[in-house]
Amino acid sequence: MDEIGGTPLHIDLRRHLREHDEDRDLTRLICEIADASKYIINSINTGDLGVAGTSNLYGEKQLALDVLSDRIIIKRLMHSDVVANIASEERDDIVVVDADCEEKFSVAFDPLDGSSLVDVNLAVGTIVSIYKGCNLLQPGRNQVAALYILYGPRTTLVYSTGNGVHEFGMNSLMEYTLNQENIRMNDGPAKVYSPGGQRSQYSLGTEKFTQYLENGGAKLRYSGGFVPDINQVLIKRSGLFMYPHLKNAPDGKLRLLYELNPMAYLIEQAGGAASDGRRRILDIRPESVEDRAPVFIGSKEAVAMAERCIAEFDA
Ligand code: AFP
Repeated sequence: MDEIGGTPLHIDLRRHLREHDEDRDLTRLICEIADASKYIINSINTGDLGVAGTSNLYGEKQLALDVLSDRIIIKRLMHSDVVANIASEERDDIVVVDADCEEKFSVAFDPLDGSSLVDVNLAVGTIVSIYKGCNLLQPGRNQVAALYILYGPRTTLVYSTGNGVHEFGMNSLMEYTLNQENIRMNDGPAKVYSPGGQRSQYSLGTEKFTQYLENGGAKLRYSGGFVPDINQVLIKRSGLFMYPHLKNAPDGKLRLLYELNPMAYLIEQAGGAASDGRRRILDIRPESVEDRAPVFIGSKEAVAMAERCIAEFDA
C-alpha cells in the first residue's frame, strides 16, 4: 500500500469510514452527500450563474446554483433512507422526511456557501452538520458528524465523526481518496487571519484583537468564502477566521446551524477552538434555524486572546 507520512493513500471514502468502524447508516449518509457533490461540481462548471428569481428566508436573492445545489442534496438525503429531518439554508422550513426519527439522522446544510463568488470564479463549498435522532435545535457539541466539500482548483472533502479530521481529494474518476488523516492544528500564534465584516464596525475589543494578530505577524487572507478560508486555517494547521459582532450587526453574519456548528466541530476535532467571543460555539443552544452568531475560530491561542480582548474592552 502506497503511504506518505504513514497515510495509506488511495483509500476511498467509504472504505475509510468502514475501517474506522463507523455506523453503517452514517457511512451511507456521508457517501450519499459525497456523491451529490459530483453533480454540484458539474452545475458550477456549466450551470446558470444567474438569479433564480426567488429569495430565501433571510430575504437574500437566491442564485440558480443555490436552488439547484439544494435540490441535488435534498434528493440524495431522501434517497439515503436514513434521514428524518432536513434543514437547508435555502429553505424556509425543516423538511420532515420520516416522523419515526429516533433511529435516523437529522441534517442541516448550506448547499453552496459563498455562491455569490462563483461568477468571479472563486472557491466555494458545501457545509453539512449531522445529528442522531429528530432534533436539529440542539447544541453543536451533540453533532455525530460534520463535513465540508471545497470546490476550488481541486475538489476536496473534509469530514469528522469524532475520530479525528480527515481530508480526501477527488480523483480523475470523481472518487474521493485519502489525502491526509488525523489533521492536527499546531499550537502557537495564528499565521494567517481572515477578518470578516467592515473594520469600521468592529468593537474596541475586536479592534484590539485584530491589532494583536497583525503585531504577531499574521498575514491577512480573506476570500469572502467561509469554506476556503476555514480550509486554509485547517490545512495550514494555523490561523484565525472571524466574523465578529458588529456595531450594525450584533450577531455577526454567519448562521449557527448551517455554517458555525459544523466548522466548529471540525476545528475542535483538529485541536483548535471556536467561540462567539464569550462562549464556545458548540455550547450555544439554537432557538431557531435562523440563528446567527459572531465567530472567532481557529488556533486555540488566538481564540483565547479574542475572548480576553472582548472581556476586557467590550464589557
Ligand atoms: P454568500 O453565500 O452570500 O456569498 O456569503 C458567504 C458567507 O456566508 C461566507 O461564506 C463568508 O465568510 C461571508 O458570508 C462573507 O461575508 P462578506 O461578504 O460580508 O465578507
